[in-house]
Amino acid sequence: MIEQFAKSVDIGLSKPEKTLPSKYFYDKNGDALFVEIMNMPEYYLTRCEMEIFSTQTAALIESFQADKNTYFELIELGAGDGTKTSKLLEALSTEGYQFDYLPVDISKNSLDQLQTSLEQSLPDVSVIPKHGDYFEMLGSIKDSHHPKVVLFLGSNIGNMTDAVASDFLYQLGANLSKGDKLLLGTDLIKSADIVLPAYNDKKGITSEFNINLLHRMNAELGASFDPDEFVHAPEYCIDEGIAKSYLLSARKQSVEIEATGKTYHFKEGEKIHTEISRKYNDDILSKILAKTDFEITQKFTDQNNYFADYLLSR
Ligand code: AVJ
Repeated sequence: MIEQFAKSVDIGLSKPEKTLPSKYFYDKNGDALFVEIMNMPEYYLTRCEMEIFSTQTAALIESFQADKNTYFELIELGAGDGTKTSKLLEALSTEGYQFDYLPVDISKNSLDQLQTSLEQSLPDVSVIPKHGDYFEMLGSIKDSHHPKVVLFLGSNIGNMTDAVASDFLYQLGANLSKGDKLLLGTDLIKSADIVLPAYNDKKGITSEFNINLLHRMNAELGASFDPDEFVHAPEYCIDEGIAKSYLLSARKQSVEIEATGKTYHFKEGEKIHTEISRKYNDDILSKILAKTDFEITQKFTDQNNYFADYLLSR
């Protein structure tokens, strides 16, 4: 794990336009900061999707076209703290559906928390956590021959470029069977005055979240980043529909990383690109799905039309 982390950091920081992979945001500290982000007034995404899950629960369940007499697997990719999903789990369980809930997450820590909290709140739901990268989990999905409903919520897909998203959904489709479903949560394209504050909140939590990556490299890779010498700098333009996060070097500086055995040089104002958060519309999603086995069968949106959960059928 550490070796892979060091390797991708080295690749990213050796590029002419430096990058760092956003998946490494989520250590213990990053998980906690992301929970804070989801509760911030500016981060509308979670509230909008929560609204969909609480006001359209029955319609969502109906869209799964599950049979109460047939066992199915409810797989959630990047489950996080599972607050939205618990609405669904509760309804599925009271209505007598037969299913297991399989949350997949890269963070062992948040999976453990999720399992503990579900054992308390929904003791009748059987939870089988899977720890790992969701790209790596794809293969193991195929091993069972039961019908499947996959949840990929929170616009988590937005961290992938369209090419990667397309490839990922292609692979996912290849590991599912005809009739299986994917509920895909996507943040919709809207103006910068709404999107940008979600990635640049007043209290500076998102800044801390971004800068946490530097702390993590210091702790795990023996890096010498001075977190005070980098500034959180997000950008968003509605034409492109992608929020981008950067860490900007406040001055000319050099950073050593023990795990890679190298020194990296930063000019004053030089940016490290740390994350993309893609925003969608029907056209963008259709293009991404073009070469996959999925088609859009339904769309659930919140009242403001800020967020959509698309029901995709295999
Ligand atoms: C968890 C990927 C959906 O991109 O909106 C939040 C992560 N980054 N604030 C997003 C994130 C900065 C989030 N996702």
